[in-house]
Amino acid sequence: MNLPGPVLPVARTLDFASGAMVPHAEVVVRRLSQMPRAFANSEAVATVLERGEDPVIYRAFPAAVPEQAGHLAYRTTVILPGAVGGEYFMTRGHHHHKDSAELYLGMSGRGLMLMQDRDGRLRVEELVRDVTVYVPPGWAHRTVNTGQDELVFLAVYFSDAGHDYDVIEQQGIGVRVMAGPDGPEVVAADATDLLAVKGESWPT
Ligand code: M6P
Ligand code: ZN
Repeated sequence: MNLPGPVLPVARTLDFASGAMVPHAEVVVRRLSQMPRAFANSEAVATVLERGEDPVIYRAFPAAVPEQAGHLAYRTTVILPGAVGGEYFMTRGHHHHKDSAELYLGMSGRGLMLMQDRDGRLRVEELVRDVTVYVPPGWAHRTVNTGQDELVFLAVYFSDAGHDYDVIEQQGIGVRVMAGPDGPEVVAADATDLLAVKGESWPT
């Protein structure tokens, strides 16, 4: 967002229930057809789209901030409840072109953040109201709505970080979150990785 002119201090309000940010830049709407490869079950994706349905997966309310070094971009995101092929609705997932951190704040609903670094290490954290999740530089991140309601969160990141979707689109993140009979199941491609995800000894 390359805005002309100087940027002045500005206050914006957040509605924790709906995710609305006031004022905000143009709302971003992501539908299934715009992220068909995010979900593991490509047949299920094709079936939904062939039925003429193209569900909204998430929408976002961005703050209008220049994409320039020194600025912090931030936006609220609302992931709708739902699943495709038994896999919960989620964001596309990305690395940052310029490895740099991001901070999330849960505002309402219930979800999980899936994170993976460039060495393949995995981490899953719960995202609910009042919880912050810090994504260190070099960690890809994807957010999953595991609840029955909308998952609403705020994300703050370096404005010039850039979104790199290629690695996740081609290799995925090593865990997926599926709707099981007793609720969400975190399914890992590799049993060793799953142990790492569930490890208790993570430094704080
Ligand atoms: C958060 C931030 C944004 C991101 C959005 C959706 O709000 O991380 O930068 O665009 O989630 O994630 P994605 O672009 O991976 O679908
Ligand atoms: Zn990011």
